[in-house]
Amino acid sequence: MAKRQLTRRQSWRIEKIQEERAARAAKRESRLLDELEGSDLGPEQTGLVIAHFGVQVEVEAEDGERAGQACRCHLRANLPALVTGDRVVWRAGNQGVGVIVAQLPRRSELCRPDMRGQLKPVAANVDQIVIVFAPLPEPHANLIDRYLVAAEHAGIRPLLLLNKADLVNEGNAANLDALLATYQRLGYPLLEVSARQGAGMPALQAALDGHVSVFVGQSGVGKSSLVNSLLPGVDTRVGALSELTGKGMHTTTTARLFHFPGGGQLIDSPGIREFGLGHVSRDDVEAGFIEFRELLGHCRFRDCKHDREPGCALLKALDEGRIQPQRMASYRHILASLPEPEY
Ligand SMILES: Nc1nc2c(ncn2[C@@H]2O[C@H](COP(=O)(O)OP(=O)(O)O)[C@@H](O)[C@H]2O)c(=O)[nH]1
Ligand SMILES: [Mg+2]
Ligand SMILES: [Zn+2]
Repeated sequence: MAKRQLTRRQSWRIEKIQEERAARAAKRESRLLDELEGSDLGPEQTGLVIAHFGVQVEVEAEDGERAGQACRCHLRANLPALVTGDRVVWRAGNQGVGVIVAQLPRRSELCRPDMRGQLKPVAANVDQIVIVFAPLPEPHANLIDRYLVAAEHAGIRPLLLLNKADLVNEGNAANLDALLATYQRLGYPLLEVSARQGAGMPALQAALDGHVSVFVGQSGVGKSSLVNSLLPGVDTRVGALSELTGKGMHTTTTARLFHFPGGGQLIDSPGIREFGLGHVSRDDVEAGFIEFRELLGHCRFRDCKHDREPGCALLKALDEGRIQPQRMASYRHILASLPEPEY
């Protein structure tokens, strides 16, 4: 009995200390903001978050005489978490540090599970996912289909990009053509380039124009090479950025937004390049195969697994050649790789 009371008192004490600590931190933050807001802040204007560092973001002015210039900004405590690509309302400060006033609505979100497996947005307003593959490392339709499902799930337009076109030869051309034909039949946009030789790069630049893009794909397909050739003179190795805060040095992995010289924007980080498919449900996978869409809901059984069931609309379409065997195989492969649902 005595022991339990002691424990309760102890835990009460610990809780109290933690509350006081949190209150002090909040006070510090609000004093900082008060100071900023008390000093003469500029008028409200819109901006683009181009990088994120814990309690601060880097914002680029969208209009006015300082359009295109970047400024560090503090976040008001009541704001939702911001990510690179967010559009915001902000006010410039007179000591170089501004304040974010509001977040503007997002048109899309690219999410990834964090270390605890929780889905977190990593980039906002991306409207094109460039799925890169190459003759070498040998492309797997299955992996491309995973990226396509992820893109469809996020509601973001995919662009398929065959890099290292200079490595196409008699030995691999037939397989590559078959792979490309699969996606052409589905109506996905497709480009062929060589980052090394420059072939096709103007067409790629044109496709990036007017969009906010991310590059994804297997390691070794040439994403870094592509990005470096599209952003001449820019150091894109900024995954880990150091930041000096009151609490010491922090290293943050952040996505950063870059402008292509010909227009168009790139959001890039090592994490985004390896963007995968850890977080979709069975329904999402079904919906991610665009050729299934008109067929879903037409199977005899409502809970049809499209496996062996009689009256399955998908199996019928497969028989009739309206679904390509490779895509059906991918679908099954992806489903089999999903984690078991938790009940
Ligand atoms: N032949 C050829 N090699 C390329 C091309 N683009 C990239 N590479 C090479 O492929 C390798 C992997 O490229 P990298 O950009 O690091 O790929 P990442 O892992 O996707 O970022 C490097 O040795 C590049 O030089 C290309 O268009 N043609
Ligand atoms: Mg790389
Ligand atoms: Zn079915």
